[in-house]
Amino acid sequence: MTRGALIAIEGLDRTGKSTQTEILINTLKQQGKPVELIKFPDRTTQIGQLINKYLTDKQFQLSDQSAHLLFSANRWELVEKINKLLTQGVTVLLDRYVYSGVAYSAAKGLNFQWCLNPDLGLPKPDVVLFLKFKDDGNMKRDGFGDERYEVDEFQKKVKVMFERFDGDDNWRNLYVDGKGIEEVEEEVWTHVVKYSDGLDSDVQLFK
Ligand code: NYM
Ligand code: MG
Repeated sequence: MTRGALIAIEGLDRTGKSTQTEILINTLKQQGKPVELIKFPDRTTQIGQLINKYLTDKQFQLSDQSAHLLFSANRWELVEKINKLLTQGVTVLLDRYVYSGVAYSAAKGLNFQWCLNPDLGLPKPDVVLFLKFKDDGNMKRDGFGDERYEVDEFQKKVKVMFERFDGDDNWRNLYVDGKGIEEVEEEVWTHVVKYSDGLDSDVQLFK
């Protein structure tokens, strides 16, 4: 039975993830392929509302560990939905996922493996597109700095943590420096096209 592909788009803040996921969704839809977008954090659930408060209200304090576990819990809230869609043959596009979870928390000094532990058992993406600036271009984009974590020094640390996943066989670096939306879009497609009709293999899990 062919299942849908699980595709994650990752990157620092203001690297174009949401723009690219939206374009990709439309491309797949135009080809008549069933696809669903899931954005993490999903700020609409009860846990998601708490996360939203944490991100937007700098007075709202949580310990780093508690915040981390909330982000992970937010993924576990959606896991049944994700698995069901994949089984139905729907491609699931994730705008941020486990990698953001680990990278942002480990950048605060939490142990990398400790950060990954609560996510073990979640479905592992078939492919991860990491939208990447060689320099700090994302920090110069409009809108940067609005939320918690959107601080230059911190973003540099997050980048280093993201790069620890580089080398995983599902990881694809996609450099966005100096490129227009369409150019990035074309590159995204070259990485995704082979998954666009689904897969016959089982979904892998984080382990
Ligand atoms: N973030 C996102 C985390 O710290 N941990 C997570 O598990 C996830 C999914 O939330 N700065 C952070 C990264 C972002 C922030 O995401 C909100 P977005 O995509 O900027 O709305
Ligand atoms: Mg952001």
